[in-house]
Amino acid sequence: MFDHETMKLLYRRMKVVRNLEYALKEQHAAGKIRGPVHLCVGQEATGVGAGICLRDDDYITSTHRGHAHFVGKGLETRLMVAEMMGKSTGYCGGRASHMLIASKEKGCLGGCGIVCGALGIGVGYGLSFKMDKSDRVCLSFLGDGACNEGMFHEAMNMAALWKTNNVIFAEHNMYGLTVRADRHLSVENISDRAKAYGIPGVTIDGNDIIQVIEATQEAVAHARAGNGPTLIEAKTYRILGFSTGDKGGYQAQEEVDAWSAPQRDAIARYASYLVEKKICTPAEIDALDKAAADEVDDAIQFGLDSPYPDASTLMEGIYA
Ligand SMILES: Cc1ncc(C[n+]2csc(CCOP(=O)(O)OP(=O)(O)O)c2C)c(N)n1
Ligand SMILES: [Mg+2]
Repeated sequence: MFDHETMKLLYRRMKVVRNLEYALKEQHAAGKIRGPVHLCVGQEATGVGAGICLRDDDYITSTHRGHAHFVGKGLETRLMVAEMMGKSTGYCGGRASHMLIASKEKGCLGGCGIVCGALGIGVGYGLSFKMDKSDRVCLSFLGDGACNEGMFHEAMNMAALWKTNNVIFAEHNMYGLTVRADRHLSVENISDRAKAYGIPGVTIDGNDIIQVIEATQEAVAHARAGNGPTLIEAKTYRILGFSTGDKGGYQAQEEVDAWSAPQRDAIARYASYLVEKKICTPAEIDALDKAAADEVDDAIQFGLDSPYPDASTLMEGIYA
């Protein structure tokens, strides 16, 4: 699949995301990050696993829940955290907050506050790659709720019809805001909707990073070869609710507990895999845990220590 160093990097990245989410929750409670933050605890394997299958010159579009997508695409934790805190040292000079972080160098077009909006942008990029006769690919993440938007169906149709260089990656985390999927989706498997557009669709266990990688590699190869988009549906779970503003009470505790158990949790499962395959010793896993924790602590400190943008720069970067 990948060399051992890369396999270890994937573990470290997932662990960075997990630690980052809890650290951001704390910083939000302390008033250091404004606005609700959408955390992705439980969903680390999708963003991290898909991201490793892409090149720097491939693009991703994200959602409102994008921290694992950013880490997976290789963005630096320090610059992400500074951005989330609105600091001038962040990826977008403190203008993007936690949701819209973009980096042209790393091929991250950022998230989107309009549910499914970024898919339309992603298909536009996929079309431009196709028209340029390039083998570059744009992978767009979206949620299960987003798959009910008009934009989803329009984008699927257009991407399929024109065989654009896209991968459409649905993170089915069982909820759209407070509504459980069995009350908002007409199908059990979102991938079934691929048939309506004549493109490949696959459902995978989104908490198994190996399945995420295998499905994404296949879809990326398909798009690079000019064969058009694939719809990947990764079943996963949103452990911490919709956002830091969520009062909870609608996710059954037994459901949360079942998805948090080591046999279901993406990080615990991957740790067991690495040890079983003799890629890591248990001591090496501990060292990766420590490295990830240190990386996040350092990034939080960097964010806190960084200055806010100067008021004189207020009008910079404004498009009118
Ligand atoms: C077009 C649009 N409709 C509604 C909203 C409000 N809203 C924000 S996130 C969200 C739920 C999205 O659910 P899903 O796509 O499953 O993503 P998840 O939060 O589960 O990651 C809604 C309804 C919005 N931002 N944009
Ligand atoms: Mg959802």
